[in-house]
Amino acid sequence: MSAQPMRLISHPLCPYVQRALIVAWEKGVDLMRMDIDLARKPDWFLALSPTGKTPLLQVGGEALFESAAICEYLDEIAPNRLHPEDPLRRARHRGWIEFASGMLGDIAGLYGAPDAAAFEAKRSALAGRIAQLERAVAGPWFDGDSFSLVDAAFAPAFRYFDVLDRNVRLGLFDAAPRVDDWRAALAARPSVILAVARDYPARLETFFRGRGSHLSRLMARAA
Ligand SMILES: N[C@@H](CCC(=O)N[C@@H](CS)C(=O)NCC(=O)O)C(=O)O
Repeated sequence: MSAQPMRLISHPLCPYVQRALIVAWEKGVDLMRMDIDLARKPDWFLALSPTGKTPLLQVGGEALFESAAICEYLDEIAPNRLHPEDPLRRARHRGWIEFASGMLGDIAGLYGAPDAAAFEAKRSALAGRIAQLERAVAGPWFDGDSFSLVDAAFAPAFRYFDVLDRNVRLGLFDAAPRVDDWRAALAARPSVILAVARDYPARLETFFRGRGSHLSRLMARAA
């Protein structure tokens, strides 16, 4: 395990930060967490990060960026690997982690959609992704009995739907019972629960309401 103190530069709502926190918890790796305001990025952060995005992991004098790279690093420095040993399976997992990032992009497109047509286009894109996942997931975790980096990558994406479901009827999991079971298992996993603060659902809801988007208007109407 790394003897170097590590600091994760974070944002309370960032799903990519959650991935790193889930992996750190699963691996028993200690991280100091520091939240920053992404609307007013500190100069020291911009000087360290080539992309200006969270998460950023400071390890000694090094600053690691991109959640996939950070998660693999955290996985490699402590025993009980979450990534498969077999290169073919590992490559397959990397592909699905990228797919999870695409899903996060579609979720951002959904909550930011300016009108009903754009909202429906993103809803439909997400339904397509979930149909693909329904064919791929083994259960209880993505690839069977072992929790992997793929699970850590999807858990923050599924968490959005817990808040969305309370406000709008999307019906995204109606035809995907295996994904729905996987999503429920992830939501009950301690590392996933602990990756956000207790006020996360309320903060996310406030964020959705303040977007000035189609979703914000749907939520205002439902209130
Ligand atoms: N590909 C990156 C995405 C990270 C990302 O988009 N982070 C968002 C917050 S969740 C961010 O920092 N946004 C600020 C910006 O783009 O200026 C990763 O996997 O780490």
